Order: sequence, then structure tokens, then C-alpha cells
Amino acid sequence: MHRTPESFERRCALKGSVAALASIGMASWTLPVFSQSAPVRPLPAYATWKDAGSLIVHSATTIETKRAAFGMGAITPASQLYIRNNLPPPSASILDDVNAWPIQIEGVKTPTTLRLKELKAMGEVQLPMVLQCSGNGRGFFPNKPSGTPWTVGAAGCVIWTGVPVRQVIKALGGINKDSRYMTGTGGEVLPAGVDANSVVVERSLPLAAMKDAILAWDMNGSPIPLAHGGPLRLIVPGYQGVNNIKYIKRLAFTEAESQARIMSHGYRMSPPGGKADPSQPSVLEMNVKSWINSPLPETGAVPAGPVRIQGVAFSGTAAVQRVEVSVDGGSSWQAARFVGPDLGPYAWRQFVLEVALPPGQYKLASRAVDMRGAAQPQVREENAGGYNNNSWADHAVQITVA
Ligand SMILES: Nc1nc2c(c(=O)[nH]1)N[C@H]1C(S)=C(S)[C@@H](COP(=O)(O)O)O[C@H]1N2
Ligand SMILES: [Mo]
Repeated sequence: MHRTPESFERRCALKGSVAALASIGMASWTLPVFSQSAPVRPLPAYATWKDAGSLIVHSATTIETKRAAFGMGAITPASQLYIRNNLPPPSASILDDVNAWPIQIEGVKTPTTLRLKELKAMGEVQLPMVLQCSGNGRGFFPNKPSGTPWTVGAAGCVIWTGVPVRQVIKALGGINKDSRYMTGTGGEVLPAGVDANSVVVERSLPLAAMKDAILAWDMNGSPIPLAHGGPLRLIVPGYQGVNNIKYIKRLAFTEAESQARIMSHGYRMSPPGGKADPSQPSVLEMNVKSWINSPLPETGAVPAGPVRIQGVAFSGTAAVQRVEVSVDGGSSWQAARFVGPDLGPYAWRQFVLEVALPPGQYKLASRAVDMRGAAQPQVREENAGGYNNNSWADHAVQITVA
């Protein structure tokens, strides 16, 4: 069956409406309204295999999962997982011979270059984990910080397979005693003629981040696609997305933090209106967070009677402990229950609350508490970059029950 592309249909529909309005002399003030409706952008070449209907394409390097697409899946399929690239991805030819992919290991007793094939022989674990961009929720900041205005869809829960970093270090005689950071470098080809430090994706993490970190080659049981950092990716569970270095080519145990701009000035919690500087806290561990995925305003009015409210909850390096749900914008709360599999401390949990709702308007919100007792706050922590938004009020949704 031949289907007309949605964007084409939309263009025709708009053309028709604008023409009709023009004929009655209303086009001049209605036009800006039409130009606000975002055009449906095509998926970039390295991601054409994704499920376009589940995604919002912000740009060729920033693609978000639609809130309604999360459903009740404990695991986010690769076809629906968000993408965030600071640089264009490397050529797909780096996947031609994945077992030959080299990674330099430095700051250990025996610095060396290992091939992916050798890593695979060192051991293998599976690690279900929430991958979330630190800018997820930026779209809720009223002051519109620069950067992609993600709402909830710069996140997903996926299963990585790889070798524990600690095992690799052990095989190489341990890390140098003066090392304080684990520094990972991305394998992008850097644009010529610019200072490498101004563009390279390189992040330094405190050694504590090593605990459950892995060098991963599979995602959801298949080789990691280029879009998500294949052939080899550093996975640091519990830490914000940017710290999970794709196509990793170097892992170094260093005395100092990387001088790369993305480390020194990028991803810092700078005061609103202020400038980033290396003394400000970096975006590291994720904070406790939850949101509702159903019902949503975009899926229409809900029939009166028993309504099933469902969503996801997770934290950083602590597991999530409980979730409460409100149907009145946070005036009163009821305990939700977890459903579905518990895939470990770094995965998200699905929660459900069934409530009887008569016809009316309801503001649904959820708030989570983790095993350390950290609770999701009502209000976001204001910052210039729009990072770390876990405000339950920002993530609330208004629904109609009819
Ligand atoms: N090499 C490299 N690694 C990277 C990035 C990048 O641009 N290059 N982006 C980071 C950011 S900001 C995020 S949020 C995640 C996104 O991972 P995904 O595209 O697989 O969803 O990868 C991180 N790792
Ligand atoms: Mo990110």
C-alpha cells in the first residue's frame, strides 16, 4: 500500500486552510499561528531504522521519544530510544569490524590498547539502566534556556552488555595511585582547524563512578547501533547521559579533570543568567524522578469511572523506593504500586494507581522517593543550562475525564 508522507498531507492541509482564510481576509493574523506548528522533520540517515511515529525529531542530532510512546514497557526498544549527539556521529564504517575496535587504556600499571575482541574475553555482565540526558525536562523551564527543549523523552531504560571496568583495570595491574578521575574520550572525527578541546566529547568522573561502570558492546541484546555509540560505549549507571561516552576510544585514569570544554564549562550547574565556570558543580549523578505516561492530554478525554494512572520512576545510584500520585495538582497524594519486573537499582520501575474519577478536569502528578530517602521536589533547581529538572510540578499533566 502506498501512503502519503504525513508532512506532505500536512502541507496540503495548511495550504488549503490558509487559502480559505485569505479569501475571507483573515490570513494575515492567522498565518503566524500556522507557522508555529512544527514541521515534521525526517529522521537523519544514521537513524532511519527508528520508529518515526514514536519520536520527535528536534534536529539531526537531537531526537526525543514521545511521552505517549513509553507505554508500560520496562525496557525501551532501540527503535524508540532518544538520541543526543554533541557532534555528528562517526562514519558507519566503524561498525564493519567491531571486534577490531581499539580502546587505549591509560593511567594503569600496564597502559595498553585493547581490541573489543579482547575485552569480550575478559568477562561479561548485563546491566539494565536508565539513560537520561541531563537536559531532559529543560522544556519545562519558563526562561527557555538554550538547548533542546526536551520534556520527558530524552530518557529510556535499556539493557547493556559488557565487561566491568574494574575487571579491565585488574587485568592491567590496577590504576595509578595518584589517579582521581576516570576520563572517557569519544571516537568522533573532530572538525579540522579547531582546537580539539573545544569540541571533543571527553568527560572526567570521580573514581566512585567506576563501581558498576562497564565497557558495553550490546544494547538490548544486539550490537550497539552507531546512533547509540557502537562498537563500544562507556556505561556509567546512575550518572547523567553525557557521562556515557559513545564510540569510546580512550579510557584514562587521570590526576586532573579533562580540559575539554564539555567538561570545564559544559554541563555545569551555573546560576540562572550566569556564565558557566569550572568551579560550579558538574552534571554527574542523576536525581530521583518520576513522571506519568498515561493518561495524557494528547491521547484525549478519558471515560469516567476507574482510571488507571501509570508512569515510570528512577533515581541515580540508589534504587527507587516508592511513588505517590496526586489527581489534584499536589494537594493530596495516594501511594501507587510498582508493577512489572524489578530489573535492579539502575532501571526504572513502572508504577500504577487506579482511581475512580467522575467527569471533570484533573491535574495528575507523581513524586518518587529513593532508597536513600531523597524525595522528588515540587520545584526545579534553577540553572542557566536547564539541567537536572526533577520537579514533580513541572511534570504534572492536565487531563479531561468525560
Ligand atoms: N562520543 C559521544 N558520547 C556521547 C555524546 C556525544 O555527543 N558523543 N552525547 C552524550 C549525551 S549529552 C547524551 S544525553 C547521551 C545520549 O545517548 P544516546 O544518543 O544513545 O541516547 O550520550 C552521551 N555520550
Ligand atoms: Mo545529554
